[in-house]
Amino acid sequence: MRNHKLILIGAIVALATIAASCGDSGSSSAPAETTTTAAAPAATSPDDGNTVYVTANDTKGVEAEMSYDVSTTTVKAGEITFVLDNLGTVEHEVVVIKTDVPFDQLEIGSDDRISEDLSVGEISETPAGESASVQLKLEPGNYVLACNIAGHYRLGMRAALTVTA
Ligand SMILES: [Cu+2]
Repeated sequence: MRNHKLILIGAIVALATIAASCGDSGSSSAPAETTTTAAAPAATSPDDGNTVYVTANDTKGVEAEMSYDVSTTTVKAGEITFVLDNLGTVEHEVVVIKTDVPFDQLEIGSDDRISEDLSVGEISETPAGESASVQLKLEPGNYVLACNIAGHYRLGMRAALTVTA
């Protein structure tokens, strides 16, 4: 008698656990674009070595600052996923430029933007608080990630990326 009761309790616990885990997997299958709480992507995403997470941030005012925080500065050539998490207050983007010029020394034009002639792809303007991603097939070489909304590159929204063979 006692054993049967324990087995029954065990079965109920098991069912409850299954139900709970089904609920979890259902909610986590939402598209990445709708996720606005991915403040720590590195902790929740598998480090497959082919994803670059770019967190964009900004501060307004006289001493405005723009920054990129990248999860890695080196990836292997091939299909690479770029994910932009915009934690700032305005739109930001990620333009991927293939160049040997150091990431913070690209020429800034009179329109306060850099040239996109060497761009190999981009995550276009993404609203504040939102995320977006793009997959690009990259050859080995030196790249610069830049937000090319007027002024943003100059104010610090830039990072280097090396693609190895
Ligand atoms: Cu920007």
